[in-house]
Amino acid sequence: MSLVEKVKRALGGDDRVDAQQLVERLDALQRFLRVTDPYLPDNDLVAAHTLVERAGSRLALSQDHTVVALAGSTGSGKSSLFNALARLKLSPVGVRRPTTGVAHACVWGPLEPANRLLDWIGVLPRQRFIRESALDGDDEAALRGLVLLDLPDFDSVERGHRLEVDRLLGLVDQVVWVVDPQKYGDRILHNAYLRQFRSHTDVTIVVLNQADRLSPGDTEIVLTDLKRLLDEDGLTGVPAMATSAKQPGMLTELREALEKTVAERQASLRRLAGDVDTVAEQLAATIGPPAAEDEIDRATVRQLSDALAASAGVPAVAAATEGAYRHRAIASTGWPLIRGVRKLRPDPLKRLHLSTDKKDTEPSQELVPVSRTSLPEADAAQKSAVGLTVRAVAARAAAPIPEVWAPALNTAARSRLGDLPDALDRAVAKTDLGMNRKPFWWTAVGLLQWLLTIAAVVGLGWLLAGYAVRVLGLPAFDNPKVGEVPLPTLLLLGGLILGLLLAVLLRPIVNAGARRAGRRAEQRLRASVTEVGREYVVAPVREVLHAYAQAREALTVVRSE
Ligand SMILES: Nc1nc2c(ncn2[C@@H]2O[C@H](COP(=O)(O)OP(=O)(O)OP(=O)(O)O)[C@@H](O)[C@H]2O)c(=O)[nH]1
Ligand SMILES: [Mg+2]
Repeated sequence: MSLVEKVKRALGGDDRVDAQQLVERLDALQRFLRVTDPYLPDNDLVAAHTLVERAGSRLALSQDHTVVALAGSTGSGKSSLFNALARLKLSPVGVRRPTTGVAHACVWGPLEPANRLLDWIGVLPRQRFIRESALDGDDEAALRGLVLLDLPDFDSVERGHRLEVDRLLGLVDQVVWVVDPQKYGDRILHNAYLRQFRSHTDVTIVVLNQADRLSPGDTEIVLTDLKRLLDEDGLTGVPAMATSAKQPGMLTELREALEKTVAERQASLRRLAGDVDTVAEQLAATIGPPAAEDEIDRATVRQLSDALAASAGVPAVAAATEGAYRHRAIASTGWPLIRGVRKLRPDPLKRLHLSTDKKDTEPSQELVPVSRTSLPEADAAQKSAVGLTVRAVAARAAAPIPEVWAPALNTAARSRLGDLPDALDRAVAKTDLGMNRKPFWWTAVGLLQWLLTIAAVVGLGWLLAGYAVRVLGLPAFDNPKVGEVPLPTLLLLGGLILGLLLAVLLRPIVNAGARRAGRRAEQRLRASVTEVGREYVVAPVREVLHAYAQAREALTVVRSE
């Protein structure tokens, strides 16, 4: 019994179960199961599943009937009480134990409307009886709507009896536990049964039967002791009374209790509400503090992208980009002779089959599942580093929430591990490395180099022409001079020296540019790789965390009373 319920009861307040609220709690339980089913072990959820199904069936069946079971150990007098309450000999009472093997039912009022309920409970048609007779007049009217069950014994030598009792105890609305003066302290009765009804104190009655065999003083002593045991079972406040199947006068209190139950028509709802309490208590272990879905911290994601970057060959591509920048810069701005030699060497990026012209590759990207680059596959150490960081993501997500979610988070984190290499390779191939556009100054310097070379060639030609004129003895011509230096010499030497000087002076600038290009490529590649990590590792983990958050929210409703 919840604290609220206890207080209400102590104050004599209304402890009725609101059917609408019960349905809302059951809906929330169903929601809880829907979101947790893929992630939590079946064992933790089986009781909740059974309850949802059972509650659905019971609520759909007659609410005008209250099913009360007489349960207890063999020989306690269940069948005798059943017959005495019905005032008919319906269930055989015997000397040979156990006597009752299957449940018997007695319906107060017409049988027909109760039949579907009894079909569902599983009482054989031939064991169903009616307590409705013209002779009774209105004597039995107060019990109209009662469906009383006489159960087999739970402590039977017949294993089947116990199974049947357990099944029926799960379905009935209220239980009257029948104990006798010899066995009222029985360990199985208290540990295996009564204690399990802790959440059902409002639908539990305990009777000390065969009280006619005790003196009134002894009856009081035994009843007091029985109540003490019930307290220990967590059944404080449960009605406990003395009865006798042999003396009709000693059944009044039980009859009145049953009349009250029937009149209230609350037992079925109270029973289910108690079941929801029990299940909610069990499920509480699977839910802990809230877990922010996006709270896989940056450090963990950074670790993951570090490992993914290494395994995707990001450093190699960044180095190749740096090399490609240098290669292309020299090919564009170098001294024209050197440029020619440069162009014979392959471009480092093209060597990795990393096209720098994105227009060629993008449309077909999705259709090509295999690697597009010629980067070497990740080695064992890199693969295991990826495995470790993936597990770290799962562990990080699992840390604040109950242990039972850890396997699901781990499975989720690893669910797309097999697709990672291809995805990484595609991401690397797709990344714009920033090498598409040729810097303007390369063209300008390239032109200048050509001008200088042309100047040198013109100078050389001029000098050669002057030399030829002299050799052939043709009329010589004076070379124009700039200061003291003849113009052709100036053109030749100036062109050569300035060209070389330009190439040498630009070297550090090219190197700095190459480093910058390498860094930029690395940043972009890391961003792509991090995106893959988010999609393939973090997203599935977040899905589980999302389910956890939904389950948490649903359980709050299940637990509300
Ligand atoms: N004196 C006395 N004897 C009773 C009382 N109730 C039952 N008995 C006797 O106790 C014996 C067992 O009674 P049953 O009603 O068959 O007991 P049960 O609980 O149905 O037993 P099972 O069907 O074997 O589980 C019978 O001999 C009854 O006559 C009672 O209130 N007073
Ligand atoms: Mg019996």
